[in-house]
Amino acid sequence: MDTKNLGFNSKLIHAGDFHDEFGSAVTPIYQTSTFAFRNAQHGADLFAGKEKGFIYTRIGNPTIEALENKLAELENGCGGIALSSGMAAVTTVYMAFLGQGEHIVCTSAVYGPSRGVLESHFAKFGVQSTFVDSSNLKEIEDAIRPNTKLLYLETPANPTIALTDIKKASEIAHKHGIIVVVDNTFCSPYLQKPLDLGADVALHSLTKFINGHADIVGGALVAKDTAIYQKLRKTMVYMGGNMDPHQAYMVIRGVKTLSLRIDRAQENSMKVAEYLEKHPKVAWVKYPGLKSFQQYQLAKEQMKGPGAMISFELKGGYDAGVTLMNNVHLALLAVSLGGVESLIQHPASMTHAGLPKEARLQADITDGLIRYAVGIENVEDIIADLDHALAKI
Ligand code: LCS
Repeated sequence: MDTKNLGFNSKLIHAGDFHDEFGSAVTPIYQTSTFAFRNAQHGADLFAGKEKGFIYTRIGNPTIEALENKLAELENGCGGIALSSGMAAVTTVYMAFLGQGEHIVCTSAVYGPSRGVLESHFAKFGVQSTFVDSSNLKEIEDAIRPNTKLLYLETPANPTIALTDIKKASEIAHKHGIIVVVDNTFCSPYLQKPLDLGADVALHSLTKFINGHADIVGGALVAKDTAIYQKLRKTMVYMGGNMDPHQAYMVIRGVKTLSLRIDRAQENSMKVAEYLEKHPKVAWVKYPGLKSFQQYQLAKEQMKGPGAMISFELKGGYDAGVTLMNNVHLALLAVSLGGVESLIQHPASMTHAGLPKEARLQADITDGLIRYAVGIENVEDIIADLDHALAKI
């Protein structure tokens, strides 16, 4: 069935799916590493690209391809690539578009390893990086050099929830012939479509909202045009960051309920954010759905909804954060996000505890900062859990 003209929810269910000769209702798992050729000519035609088919699972596989086609349609792109993790997607993009002596401009508050791998590994090969507050378009423009090849944005950023104007940032980059990549993990294509806004590549940690059940690690890239898609695909095949067929099956299963899950998590998030904003022990709350959110207008313009990630600051600082962690019972103390269960974490004592305090504060990771990934439980239970834990501070 041609799914191109279907609505988003219908695409979640049907796009990319295929049904085998038995009429299977869901895309089967082709758990095989390799595919036999019918004869020598068939093998030669597949290698020459004269016939469509499968050769070897790192290069392509029916289950993985079904997911890739679904994601490409959801992001309005020309081709999708599924990878073993979000970080495999990040490093594949860097590897595809950055060479020795070339330069990348990157949002400073990106997911830590997306920045770390540039500073530790790509720097070794002579790649130069500049990290900017991409919410401020002037900082992007000022950072561009003649050798800049890539603008890498994460919006909303992790964990500051700072937004970047994708449309305007892409216009600036394209004036200089720079490729724009947007990490769309926090929104998923249900809430934000970077390619429609002007970006060239949408990137995902599928581990989060798209799979949605905290049981798989995966990543994806969706390209706007064929030349970029082919470059990315070739890099993935060479670097070997491919997804596994079983992993692809799980993501296809998870993504079907994406909009239902996000609708509920978002509804819960709004109530949790409003509750926190009124709480006397909370200094401030960052959530794109709150009128007090600094970039409320931009959120309305480029996102279909405010998402399900909340950051808030406890007045009591570090100790208050630790007390909160030790007294929540419903929310799991865990990193990651975008699953059906609520997760809470305190960066200063957990994910960013290894950073010197000064570096932490420079990245806006304050002592009392809490990151809450809101799940789809009953919102009364989520609030009661927080209320109980906040009372212990
Ligand atoms: N991009 C974003 C925005 C992320 O939040 C993550 C992981 C990645 C990329 C990397 O994806 P992965 O390889 O883990 O699939 N974020 C995590 C987090 O906030 N806590 O634990 C992992």
